[in-house]
Amino acid sequence: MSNEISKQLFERAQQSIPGGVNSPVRAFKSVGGTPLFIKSAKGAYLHDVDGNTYIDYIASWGPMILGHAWEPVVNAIREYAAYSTSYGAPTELEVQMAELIRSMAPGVDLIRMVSSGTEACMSAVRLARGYTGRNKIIKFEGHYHGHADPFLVKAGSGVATFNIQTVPGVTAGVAADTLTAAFNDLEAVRALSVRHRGEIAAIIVEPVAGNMGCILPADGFLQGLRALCDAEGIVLIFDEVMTGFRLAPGGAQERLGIRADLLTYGKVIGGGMPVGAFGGKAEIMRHIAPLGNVYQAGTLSGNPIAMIAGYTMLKELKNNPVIYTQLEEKTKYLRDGLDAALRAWGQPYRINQLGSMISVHFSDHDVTDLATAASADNQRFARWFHALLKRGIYLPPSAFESWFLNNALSKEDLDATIRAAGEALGEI
Ligand code: KE4
Repeated sequence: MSNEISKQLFERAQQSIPGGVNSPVRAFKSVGGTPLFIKSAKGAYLHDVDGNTYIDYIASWGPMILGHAWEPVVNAIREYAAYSTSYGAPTELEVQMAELIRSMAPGVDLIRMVSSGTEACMSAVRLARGYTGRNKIIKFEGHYHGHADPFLVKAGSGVATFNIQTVPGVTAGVAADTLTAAFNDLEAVRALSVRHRGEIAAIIVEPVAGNMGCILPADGFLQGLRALCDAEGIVLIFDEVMTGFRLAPGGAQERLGIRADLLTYGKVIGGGMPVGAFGGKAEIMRHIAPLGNVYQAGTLSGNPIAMIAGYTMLKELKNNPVIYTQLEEKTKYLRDGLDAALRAWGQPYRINQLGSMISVHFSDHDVTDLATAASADNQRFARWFHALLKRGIYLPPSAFESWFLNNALSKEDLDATIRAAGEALGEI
């Protein structure tokens, strides 16, 4: 497989764009080599500028749950672009989008659209602080809530991938208000809540973590957070940017049977267009301007093209919940195939999976938090990544990311992936 044109484009891109990419995780920095420059994609397949085709397990980091260039979304964008691409004024599209999300996501009385998951999470935290009058938040090591300053403390995704301990530009003052604990360590959270009683506005958590690989909540952990928040008047924020509308129509709240006070969304709700959202209990959301004084705004929030794209995709997911069963069956089939290949290979490994989120860790112990994810043999993952890439399988270029399945994947694609994975193990 030649990647000559990608190499040339990467050289050229670095003359104008920091690191040649508009988001660090795309740079292949932790796995090495040249990032693929993509020309087009359809269904489960990506086509790069050198004419190579790959089975895609990134799905644009989540949004492409139905596969790339899903006709109804493409057609909706084509139709609505002709009516203008932005007005900066309210539209019926935003109303129907908010109503659709509220009909799918439990406990969302009011919801505000924004343009990214970062915006959704930073707005939710500001709202929790404005609502409670408290300053501090608790987040979990290895969880990633976007690149807003309060979240870049022991964060996951690219921050963990590049092992950035403290992010320059995040002031000591901001970092002092972000308390951290290991995921799944309820006692650590309880201790923080005692030491900072009356100071903690919110606990923000990825209910199923996807930014240090896929890591499930321990039994009782989320229930413990819920009880603690109720007892201490702390706002519980579920960051469902990844899990929302992916694990179930009602996201992790539905899948895990736990209710948060505020929810953040992104990725799938935009159908590939830039969309985020935050919502939840009316009692809290009513503090958001123009109802209340917690200011939050956005020129392109509720953009009509993004709304019709997201609405078209969510409608399909709501009307055909069998999609979730299909996605889970495909993911379990892949998991079982990888498990057999890895067992035959004979070296230590773990596979974490829930719904259509999955990750493989070269580790001889369970991967349950950032420390155990970081202590896996992630250099071996980098070698496996490239051995798979040259066999036409495109995984997230980091051991600190969940894989995302799309429903366009066929059994043949999964079998090809399992076969390639087994062959690739022989090279690492
Ligand atoms: P965005 O601002 O990138 O739309 O969303 C931030 C975000 C918030 N919360 C969770 C749970 C997330 O996973 C994300 C973004 N996820 C990463 C992938 N791990 C986006 C990929 C990238 O940074 O390019």
